[in-house]
Amino acid sequence: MLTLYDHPGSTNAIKVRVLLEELALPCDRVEVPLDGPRPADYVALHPFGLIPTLVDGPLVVTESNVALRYLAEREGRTDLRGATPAERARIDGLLDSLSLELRPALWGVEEFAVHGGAVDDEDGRVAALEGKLTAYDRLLDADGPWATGVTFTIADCALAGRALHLSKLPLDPACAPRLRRVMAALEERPGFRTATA
Ligand SMILES: N[C@@H](CCC(=O)N[C@@H](CS)C(=O)NCC(=O)O)C(=O)O
Repeated sequence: MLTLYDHPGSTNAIKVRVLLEELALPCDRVEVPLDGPRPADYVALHPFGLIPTLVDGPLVVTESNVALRYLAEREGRTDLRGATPAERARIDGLLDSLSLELRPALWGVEEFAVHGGAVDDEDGRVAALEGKLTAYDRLLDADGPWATGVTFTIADCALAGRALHLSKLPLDPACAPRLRRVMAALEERPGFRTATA
């Protein structure tokens, strides 16, 4: 049996919950407080104390993108994971750029707009985010509807969590049209609706 240590508001946990719904996999959920300090028994499981953690028997997965790859491979879902080295490289590139390039810029704005009131843009963080979003958008398929084209993949699961708050951010509405298209397609997806309910 799988266990996901998560929190309803954790965007990294949402990524994994969307995939669990897509795979229709039963999974126990244990809620971890989003505000610290994290309980000692949780830090014993996840050395950084971050959310989520996926446990599958003796396996403890402490990175959400690894959980996405693991679950898709565990279930033999080459459609979700990519069937060839080239397809997997494309998907992994979208996952890595999302976490490494986009997430810090997103958080800089979400911190105010989603979690703390009005955005303070004196230091240009909205403009910086728009720049990152414009660059990331170029990585997405031009026609869609999904991140890599006609097939729904774990890259879309990752976007489901990471870009969940996009529409709440004070951005130029013309910014990142491909990403907005993926998010609109996700809104129609039952697994996304359940995972974010
Ligand atoms: N690289 C980790 C990041 C996990 C992460 O930052 N989780 C957030 C919740 S969405 C968290 O625990 N934030 C609180 C903290 O950093 O203490 C992953 O993708 O799983």
